[in-house]
Amino acid sequence: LRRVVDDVRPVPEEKVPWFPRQLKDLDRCNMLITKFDPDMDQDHPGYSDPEYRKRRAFISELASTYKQGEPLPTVDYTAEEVATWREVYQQLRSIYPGLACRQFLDGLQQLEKESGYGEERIPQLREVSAFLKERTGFQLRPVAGLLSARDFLNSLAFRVFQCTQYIRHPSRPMHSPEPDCCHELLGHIPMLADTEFAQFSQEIGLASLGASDEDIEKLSTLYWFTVEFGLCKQNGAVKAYGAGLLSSYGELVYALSNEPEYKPFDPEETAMQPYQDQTYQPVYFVSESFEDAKTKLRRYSATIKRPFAVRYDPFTCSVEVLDQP
Ligand code: TIH
Ligand code: FE2
Repeated sequence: LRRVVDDVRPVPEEKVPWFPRQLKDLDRCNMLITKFDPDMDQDHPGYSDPEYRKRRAFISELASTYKQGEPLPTVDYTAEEVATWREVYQQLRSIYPGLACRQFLDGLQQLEKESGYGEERIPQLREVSAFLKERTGFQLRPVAGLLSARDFLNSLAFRVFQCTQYIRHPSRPMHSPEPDCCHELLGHIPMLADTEFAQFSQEIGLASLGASDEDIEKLSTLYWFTVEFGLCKQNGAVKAYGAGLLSSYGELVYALSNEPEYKPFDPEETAMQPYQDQTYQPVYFVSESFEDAKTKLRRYSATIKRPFAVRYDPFTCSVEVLDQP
């Protein structure tokens, strides 16, 4: 039986899952899901490539030993890794103007101007984190692989985004079933530079603190169909804002073709939609705008039952826990 020593509130906490209350608690949000591990998954494109597996284990190790507040590790990428990045960057860059939402294009342009984005080199998390911190207060943290939904979402409550640093296998540059640095740097980072989107991401995070397993499942499904695979309307056309689309040439083209099914974004319904994480999505949810997605999500979050309320204090980067009135 364990009780947190600095917790003197008589909240019936026995039933509430542990959650981080300050930045340094994120050192404990490191539960990995081994689903896509190239050492274990025979379908992983790196499974039969011992060099790739060794390299990836080395880069993951940098993240496993990382502690909050330390400078972010830098990786000396090899010529082969940079070649993979270049191919992904070139291909995607050429189709972004017609398919990506305005916020993404603005963010990417700023990153190209001010943070060394381009096809020549893989940006380092350290410089990108400094860039985001100035724009929206988001900061990055290295992660060794796919995190549990709870730990990943909980970090967002603190405007911390957990990023992988290794790169996809060179045999499949146009789609990866799991996150890698192309996905983080091209898919997520430009969006996290947008104020509205940063706030949207943090709100999902705050809703996840101390939530039941069932609510975590719903929130991660919502996250999946918005932050990862969301589409939105802009000037009458449908554009991509989901990071899983913006980092995969194959799926970005597919999502905006007339093959997949579209449904209007509605948290109640979206949260119950089964999802697919091996290949392209059969269905995508379209929001009227970010503003619309945020309002609807906020309304949905308010329906999640917790025996307490949380408030984020940006001055101390910590979460206050309040008794429910
Ligand atoms: N499919 C994405 C890509 O190829 O970049 C990576 C992922 C996003 C979400 C889950 S896996
Ligand atoms: Fe992602």
